Amino acid sequence: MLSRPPVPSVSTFAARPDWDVFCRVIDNFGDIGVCWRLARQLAGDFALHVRLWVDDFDSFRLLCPELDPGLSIQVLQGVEIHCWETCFTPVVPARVVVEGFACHLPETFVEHMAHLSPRPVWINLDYLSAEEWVSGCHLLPSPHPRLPLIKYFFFPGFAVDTGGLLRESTLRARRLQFTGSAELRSAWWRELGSTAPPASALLVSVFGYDNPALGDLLRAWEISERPICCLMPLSRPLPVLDAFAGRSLGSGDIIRRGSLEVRVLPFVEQDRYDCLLWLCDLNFVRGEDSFVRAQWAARPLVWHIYPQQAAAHLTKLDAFLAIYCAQLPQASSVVLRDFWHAWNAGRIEAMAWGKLVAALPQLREHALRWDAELSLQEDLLGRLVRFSCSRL
Ligand code: TRH
Repeated sequence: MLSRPPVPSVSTFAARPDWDVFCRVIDNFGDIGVCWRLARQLAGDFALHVRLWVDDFDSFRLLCPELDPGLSIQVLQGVEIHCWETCFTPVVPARVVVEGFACHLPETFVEHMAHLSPRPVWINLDYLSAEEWVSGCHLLPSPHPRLPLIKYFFFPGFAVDTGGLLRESTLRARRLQFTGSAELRSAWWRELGSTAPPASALLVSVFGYDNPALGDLLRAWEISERPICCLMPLSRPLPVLDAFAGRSLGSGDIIRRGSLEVRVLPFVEQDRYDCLLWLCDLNFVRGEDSFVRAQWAARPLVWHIYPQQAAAHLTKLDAFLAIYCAQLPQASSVVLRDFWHAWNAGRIEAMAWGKLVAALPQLREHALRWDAELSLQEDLLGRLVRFSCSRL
């Protein structure tokens, strides 16, 4: 692994930080996953003093085990982390303020922003979508109804006229170093308390929402011609998996049935999750952040999109498939689309798995090309820092 930059302690920092990032954990891990990644990159790639406000340390600690829940202020990986208490203690706002996913900043903090000169740049970091409207809404200003403040809507996306995707500068080098080093790979397995499966096995990672289609898949894998090793990091029990195993499973458990071996893993630290994606032949991912990281892994992926009311998520799913499959040969494109739709609909036919496996070599090539082309674009923080500087 490339070494991390030296970590400053709380006292090293000047009183007023460069950036404030606010994160409220609504559910799951996407909100904190994105905000933690963004804060780390601001500190690591841009050498900025970042203050990260998080309201739920229990969720945060799962992807950052070094977090001490007993400390309301601590510095980790160069980021000054604050517990966002219900009763907010007033502080001088930073020069740039990021509101993660419209998480609603404390009123006193917003009032304080309005009284500063120059006033901080206020950004609402929104959710990722491949839909066309994103280009039109990216960077739209929204004046505060009462105060002399403007909030800008920053939309991540896949097109050059959107906010782009989070991608730290060392990501590709770290991936190549890891995938090219047998020593690093075996250390990764060892630290998990596991060993690499035989090279003949297809290595698959699964991170998704509760989904009856997982049962279909596990049954198809059981009778697969090729051995399948499935890695499943869990933050909470998964009923479908428990039903398949006939008992309740926890981290460290292994199920072996026919050609299938399922290894239940602990929820791993965020950088280690990247390694898992880099190792696998196929990654099932979900939400937003793991979905993006699976694309940077340059491996075939299956996306379980976060379900929304009135099936709004399906439009989002199709918008992504349209751009992702544009350069993919027709036959593989049909297989991939059908499989993603079936996975999101909660039902996988046995035939569908066979077709996906047959398409894997082509999907692998495509994933490499997709990663290479998308990496040519400026990453999200490059765009965000540039925009903020233009407004300061
Ligand atoms: O957890 P998610 O489903 O998160 C979200 C939230 O539900 C959010 O409210 C919703 O709007 C959004 O999806 C679309 O999936 P996501 O985004 O992939 O976040 C998971 C994070 O957890 C990501 O940063 C990767 C990290 N992770 C680990 O650090 N270790 C692990 O073992 C695993 C499986 C994931």
